Amino acid sequence: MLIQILTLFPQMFTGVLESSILKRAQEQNLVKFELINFRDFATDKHHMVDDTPYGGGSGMVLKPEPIFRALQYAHQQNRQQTERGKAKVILLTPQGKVFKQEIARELATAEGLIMICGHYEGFDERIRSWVDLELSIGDYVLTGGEPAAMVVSDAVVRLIPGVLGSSESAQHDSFSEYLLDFPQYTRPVEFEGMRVPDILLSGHHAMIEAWRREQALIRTAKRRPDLLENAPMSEEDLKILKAIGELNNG
Ligand code: 4G4
Repeated sequence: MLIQILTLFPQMFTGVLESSILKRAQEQNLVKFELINFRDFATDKHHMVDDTPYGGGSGMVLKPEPIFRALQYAHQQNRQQTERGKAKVILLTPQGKVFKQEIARELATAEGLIMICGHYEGFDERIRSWVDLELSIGDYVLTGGEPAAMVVSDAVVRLIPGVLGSSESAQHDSFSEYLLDFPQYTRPVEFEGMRVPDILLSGHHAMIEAWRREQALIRTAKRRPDLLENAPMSEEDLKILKAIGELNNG
């Protein structure tokens, strides 16, 4: 996958892209990142990328020309470097569709992604006509779209086949991805008066699996009941949830 990021602050990405899993994915040629500074595509001698808004008001707005030209360059690079040459253009804004695991799974099948990071008070509205998908990583305002592009990149890249080793990927198989994680423990068996639950030391594999499922269900029901609506459930799961429901209501 080719991920191209249009940004005025490419240096913000260096730490993230050089850290363990994303770095290894690039070394294995499973993903390539290209940082494109759209200030380089401004045509005036001061390389202006923003201007005052028509109609007045405070703040500055990103001009359409530098982003349009940077996008043309990105698409051209994408056509040279990928088979189908059809990159999906994503705009990171607080007004976008809220980014979820389901969207990450879909984006992980793309051959190319182009992400546009904005600053100042926002974009000239005409930039939206070149965009396939507008995403928000949550209901809060950032000074720029860069952290959002990093979040989307990280969530997508770890889903590309081969990026995670088998031990790293075991966690997100079929069932458990709809629930919050169960509690985990490692050595020592007692620390500061807190003991590892006996069941985990028992060696009963089936009972441990049942305990973990129950803990994940309890935790999800208490903290994020909204997630249970989409979670696939067995008869046993429903019994457990019914029991928790009775505890909470009684
Ligand atoms: C576009 C318009 C994304 C981009 C305005 C970007 C939050 C998110 C930005 C702005 C962002 C998010 C300067 C407000 C950059 N903030 N929730 N900021 N602003 O995904």
